[in-house]
Amino acid sequence: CPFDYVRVFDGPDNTSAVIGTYCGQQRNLVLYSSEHYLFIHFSTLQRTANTQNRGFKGIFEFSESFVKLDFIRENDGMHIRGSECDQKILSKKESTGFVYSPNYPFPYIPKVVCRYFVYGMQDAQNLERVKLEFSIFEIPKGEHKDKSESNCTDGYLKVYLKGQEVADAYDKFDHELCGGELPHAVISDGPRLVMVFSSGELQGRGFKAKYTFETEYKIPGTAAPDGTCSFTYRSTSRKKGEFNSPRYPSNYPSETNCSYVFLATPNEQVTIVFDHFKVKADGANTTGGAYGASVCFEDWLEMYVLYRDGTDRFLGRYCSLTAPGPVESPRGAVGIRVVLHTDLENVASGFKARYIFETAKSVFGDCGGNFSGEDSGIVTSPNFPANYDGPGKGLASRACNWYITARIGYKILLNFDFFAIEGEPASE
Ligand SMILES: [Ca+2]
Repeated sequence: CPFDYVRVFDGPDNTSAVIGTYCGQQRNLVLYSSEHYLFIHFSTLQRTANTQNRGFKGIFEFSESFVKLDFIRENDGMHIRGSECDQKILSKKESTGFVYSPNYPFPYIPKVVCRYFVYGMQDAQNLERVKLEFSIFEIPKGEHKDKSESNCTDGYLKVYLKGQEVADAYDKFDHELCGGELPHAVISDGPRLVMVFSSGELQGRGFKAKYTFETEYKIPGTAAPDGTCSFTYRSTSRKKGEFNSPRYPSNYPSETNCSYVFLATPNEQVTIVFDHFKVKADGANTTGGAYGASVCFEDWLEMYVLYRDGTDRFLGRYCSLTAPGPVESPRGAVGIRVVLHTDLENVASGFKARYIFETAKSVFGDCGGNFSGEDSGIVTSPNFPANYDGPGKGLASRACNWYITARIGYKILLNFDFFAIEGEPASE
């Protein structure tokens, strides 16, 4: 307000907290005091031009029937100053608490509308969603003029799973709740959940619900129930799919450890193929390829083979732009574990990868062979000297294993006199 304004204070004088400063045109401006004072200040400047502004007219009402604010518990919510009973709840990082209907634990009073703005964290390091679980719910339905039992004809609780900005329409709710049955838990689609409670004409016991701010990883797969970044992929539920670093294609957060466990059924193997890989490693020497624990000590990705007896075998550590090649779990293994570790600072877009469960190949893979006891031999890629071809249609990869065994006391010299296969160690 650069010129004239009305400023309303939530207390006895102009040292009290400000509800708002108003100028221009206002429609339906309704304000409530938090306690038994309100101070209104009107300020006007010397006119510089002829204007048609006519001032204002406000009607005040003293009442003790307005909603008492003690249903907004101090540890959970914050009353939005100037509103009758709206509250804002901001995450304190994975925090939880309760929301209540007005006048709880007593029945709510008629003709009251209260809003709840429940906001999770959203910044470079944190992204949250809101889970809401009801433990008490009773909002009586009104008389039904027709047989449509689904509509709430009197009081209701509307839930907006994508939040509700001021300009948005309040008629686009995701759930409209009423009646005496406990509603299912709801989870926000993004960091903001908004509720509007309208009491209607009838009284009811109201509701009590627990809210939980949960970290949103944006990773497909079966999440661990404890909310950590742990995801499981079982062949029995899906034969193939995708997985990624947290929030991909956005940067992953710092100080995060994620694990991805792929479990095949007996006689199956799992193949992991990376389609994008960018894991921050400023200290890594990328000219020779960035893998190994001595090179990747900032952010890194590790892979392990898992065996049925609970043991595992380390496959490698990768960082920078050096993606692991396609990895197949060997015969006898139960699956693969992928681990992502990020340190305190510096982030990147991370990775995006695919997993495929298939019937296990023979020990030789799709090709390959066994050599033992001979003085020398030749190993070539399929079709050599012509180009090798890719995996068959619908298959994740093509693999060849050669087992070379020398007589006891001998060693083996392997001399590649021609070598040209796709992929540079240090390129994307
Ligand atoms: Ca880092």
